[in-house]
Amino acid sequence: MLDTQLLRLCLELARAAGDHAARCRRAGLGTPDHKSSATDVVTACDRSTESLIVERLREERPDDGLRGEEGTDTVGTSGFVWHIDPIDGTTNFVYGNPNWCTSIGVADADGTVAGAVYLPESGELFSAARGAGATLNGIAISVSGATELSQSLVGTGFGYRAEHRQMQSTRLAAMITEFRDIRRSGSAAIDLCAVACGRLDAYFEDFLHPWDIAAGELIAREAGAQSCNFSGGPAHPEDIVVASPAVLEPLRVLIASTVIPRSAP
Ligand code: LIP
Repeated sequence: MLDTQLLRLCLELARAAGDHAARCRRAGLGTPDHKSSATDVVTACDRSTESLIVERLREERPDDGLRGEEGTDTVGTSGFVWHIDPIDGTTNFVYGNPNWCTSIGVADADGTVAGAVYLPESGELFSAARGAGATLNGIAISVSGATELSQSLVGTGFGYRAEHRQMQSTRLAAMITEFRDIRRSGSAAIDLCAVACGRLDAYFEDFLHPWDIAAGELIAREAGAQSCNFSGGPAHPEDIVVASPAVLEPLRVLIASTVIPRSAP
């Protein structure tokens, strides 16, 4: 069955790439470069990890499309596209904080078919195939089942551009009394997997990219979460909300109704 083959490849590549990145860090980071802003860093480890994944995919799945955070953008002919985040949580990676992962998802026209998120520092490997449930190190996982937003632990994050961070922090300040507390891990993929296994009740963020969410959003949904965008349509990288079912709409309504003062860009 193709989905099983694709899941197996996601698992194998996520682990091999994550272990490569961990070795690369131990060998020394070198001097990070910057991308969209002075705080949006990229290291030689990010680039070599993406190259490892891309080389393997070009061997195993030569007709598939490839999109990676560090610049890979190959149009395929098979109808499948791989979304590759070699190191999600790059700032954590640079600082020696263990909250980073390799995230690999493969999608067809109907969305993500299979995905894997591997955290080398903890040895945790999250994965899912469409319609087949989600696992952590091979054991089935499920969302928390939270029913009250006011009692929910909510994950979120902030963009690299100052104008985005200003708006996101102003919005959060207006919301934060409406739920238990927030957590900011620094990795969207880790936050989505945290929802999948009940470490968070919900997660929302905007200004992401396909590679940040492709694997984690499938893993969360296969674990019983529901997802949407801030307007109630299908989740997408520009704005995503993922939560235990009873909490999703109350959180989405709160996000959508939080008016940002005109002073915020
Ligand atoms: C990160 C995202 C995270 C966001 C960070 C950063 P990166 O991706 O996964 O959710 O809040 O600002 O964008 O840059 O570490 O791959």
